[in-house]
Amino acid sequence: MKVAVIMGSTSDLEIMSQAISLLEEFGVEVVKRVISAHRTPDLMCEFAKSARAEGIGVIIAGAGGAAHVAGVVAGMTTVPVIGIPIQTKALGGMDSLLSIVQMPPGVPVATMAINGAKNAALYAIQILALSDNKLSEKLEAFRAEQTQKVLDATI
Ligand code: RP5
Repeated sequence: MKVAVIMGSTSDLEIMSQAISLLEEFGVEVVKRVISAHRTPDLMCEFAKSARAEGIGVIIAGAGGAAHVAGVVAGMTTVPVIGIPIQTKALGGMDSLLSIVQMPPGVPVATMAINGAKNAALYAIQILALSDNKLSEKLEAFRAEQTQKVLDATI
């Protein structure tokens, strides 16, 4: 299964590329798109409605400010959506976080931390790994390596 990484603007790419890189390191096929809830609403609908048929297993959606793309996409598909609030200059990303996190009951978005692109990728991988043993093994190795780095740390 593929993971889609969508973002409201190319200005989000610096953060969103962290998710793309990590997914690709795990060998996950990534569909990358710039899709804005406000500037390209028709494209957003088309993408969301065709996601499952396109073989997309998880959608990671990042946006800043009035960050509506994750929630609106989640309303048009049952593919799990992970939202990444992108840090903003004016309000530090609190605007993005609050735009994504308070979804109405019935339409969930798994909201990550502000700029939490790496955890979004790992969460998507964990979802796919439920039905993919090779991916599950890679995750175990990733966690073991991470643990070892902490144990080996000297200060
Ligand atoms: C949002 O507005 C985007 O997700 C971006 O974070 C923010 C600013 O967009 P640009 O003006 O840089 O295109 O839609």
